[in-house]
Amino acid sequence: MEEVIARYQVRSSLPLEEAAKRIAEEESTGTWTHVSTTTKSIEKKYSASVGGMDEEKGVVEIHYPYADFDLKTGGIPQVLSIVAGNLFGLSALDGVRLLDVTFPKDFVQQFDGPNFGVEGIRRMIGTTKDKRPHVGTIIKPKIGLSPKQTAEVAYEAAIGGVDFIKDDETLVDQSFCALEKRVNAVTEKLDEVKDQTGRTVLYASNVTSTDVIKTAEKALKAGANCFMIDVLTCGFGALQLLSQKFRKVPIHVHRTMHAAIDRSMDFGINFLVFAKLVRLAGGDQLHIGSIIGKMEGAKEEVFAIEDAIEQPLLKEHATTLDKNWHGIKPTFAVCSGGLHPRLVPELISLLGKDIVIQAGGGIHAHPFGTKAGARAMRQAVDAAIKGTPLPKYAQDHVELAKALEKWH
Ligand code: CAP
Ligand code: MG
Repeated sequence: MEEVIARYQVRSSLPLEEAAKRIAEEESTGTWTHVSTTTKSIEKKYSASVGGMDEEKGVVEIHYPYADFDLKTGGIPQVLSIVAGNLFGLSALDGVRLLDVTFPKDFVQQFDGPNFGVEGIRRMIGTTKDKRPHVGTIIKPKIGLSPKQTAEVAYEAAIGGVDFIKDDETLVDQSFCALEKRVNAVTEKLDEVKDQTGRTVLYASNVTSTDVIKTAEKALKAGANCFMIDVLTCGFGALQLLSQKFRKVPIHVHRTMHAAIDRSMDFGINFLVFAKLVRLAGGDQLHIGSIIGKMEGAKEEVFAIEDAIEQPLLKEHATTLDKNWHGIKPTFAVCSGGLHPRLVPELISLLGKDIVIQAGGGIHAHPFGTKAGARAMRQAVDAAIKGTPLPKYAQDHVELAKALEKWH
């Protein structure tokens, strides 16, 4: 029987199996007491059950019948209401963390996944052959620049060599930097870069809002070639909609607020679960953490997330060349937060070349300015790919030399 299997780490004064049963009941056909309206047939078809248990680690598996899910109308919001729903409030549990969820093939195939994915984005940027990491930037300061100033910063970053530019997660359509004006101004500048260098640079405008479709349409009319969404504040339904409605525009997924849910090791949801859902819902790029940057995030967790979004999850269904997860394209992993050129070689050695290395401060705080900051990041990537130590490469790359001097 097709089942969705969720793994939870549980801390409770109840025996583990009893605690697990409480989760299974609460999230399927039960409640705190037996109700006369629950028939045997309902239980047989829809009750979740307790699967494997690891007493030592306090880990349990709950098997949810596929029939409990309503992927067509409810989509990912409804999936989360089950596997990550009321159980977190059960007073019988002192601590509970959703570690992972495994979805059956039929389930996965109900989703379209990313419209572009890693290869699609590489095609747009022109890196399908050399497969180097992409370099991205976040316009800084986060808020406060006018559309014209934003476009100027974007131009400097693009001409300096970044592949990707994005709004910060708190900027949408504030009066000091209205969305249409901003997208228009940035697009004009990126067209100039295209004319001058032949390079396509993506600009992800933030469409996080109460009506993502309307907001995205506005951005598109102004020339947008990529969207960004804050998936946890805006919702998975919004991401699904965006991806289904705009097949020709890649989507960059920011995960602001995730730490409120995933940072505790005792309670909450492992980001791996959200990462899988972002891939199903159609995120082309997703922040996964950077291990060595400014944000908290253990190495093993970041590795597991990268594996889940970029590799086939069920290896038996994939050939070595087939990176598809039952036909779902891989999502490009984005490393961001406190990065600068000196950290680039270690980042690539940890996470490989299929990453977008994003730096806000690490580009715009370069002593010679944004353009030199972008150059320094690209030089650091080139040096790492060639296997040349940064100090050596910096001998004839002045921007990198200056960056290494600043971030020593
Ligand atoms: C990075 C960033 C990103 C964080 C998010 C920021 O800027 O724009 O939002 O990286 O964290 O505002 O902090 P800097 P994560 O490069 O200037 O640090 O990627 O872990 O979700
Ligand atoms: Mg940010």
